[in-house]
Amino acid sequence: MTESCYEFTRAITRKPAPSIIHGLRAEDIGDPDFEQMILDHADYVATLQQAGAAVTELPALADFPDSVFVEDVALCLPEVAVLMRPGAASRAGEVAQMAPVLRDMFEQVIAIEGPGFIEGGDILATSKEILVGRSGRTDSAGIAELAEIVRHWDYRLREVMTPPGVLHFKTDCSLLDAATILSTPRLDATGCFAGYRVIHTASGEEAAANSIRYNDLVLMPAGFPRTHERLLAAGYEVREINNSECARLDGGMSCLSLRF
Ligand code: CIR
Repeated sequence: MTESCYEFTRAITRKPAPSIIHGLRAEDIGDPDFEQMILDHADYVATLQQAGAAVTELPALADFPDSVFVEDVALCLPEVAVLMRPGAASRAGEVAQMAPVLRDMFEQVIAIEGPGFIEGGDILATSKEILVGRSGRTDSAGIAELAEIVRHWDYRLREVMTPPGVLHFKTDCSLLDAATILSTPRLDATGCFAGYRVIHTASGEEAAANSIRYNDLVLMPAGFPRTHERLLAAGYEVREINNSECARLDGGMSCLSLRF
């Protein structure tokens, strides 16, 4: 891997279903507004397209309230797509919905069989390695099974920790370029980014950490002006997307797409 960790041509998204109001959340701060979410999702897709993505927009799945968060069900590497085994029981069935889509697009599709669990939100692929955070959704057995699969293509995988109370590893970080990570100070304090250049989210703006780099653009959630300023100062081209509704379900920029 080199720049391929942020240079992509394609993306997969899934439209939100009205059942999104039943989506999982760590803390209930009210249901998302479906109409607003549709607008935000359209803006997200349009911004990916502006960044050069050919976007495959999958239809909404009423039976799976969290299925808009497609990132969690697969890891897409240039050589292979790996189907995940979500730790959230209500999300397990989303994998079978994604499998045929990926089989059409990738020569190799391999599924995590278990007994371990792993969700895509816990995986950060950098230019050097694949970092996987153990979390409430991802355990060591799931990580070990992924490590075994990607070893075939010589990927180095490192198991790290997601801070307690944080849903996914990438809830608290994102890749900005081959050597640079945007991270919350609390995640960086675990030492997992030694050897990388790290830009911290501003205090009180931790939710800005779940951003994505897609080709020349960084897509970040709107409403975090001091972190936005830091990214501009570091030379990144930033687009803000309203994320108020997904945030009610602990979702951010990375969760909404598979990028490859
Ligand atoms: C869940 O709890 O699974 C969803 N409500 C949010 C998933 C967010 N996904 C991600 O951070 N990759």
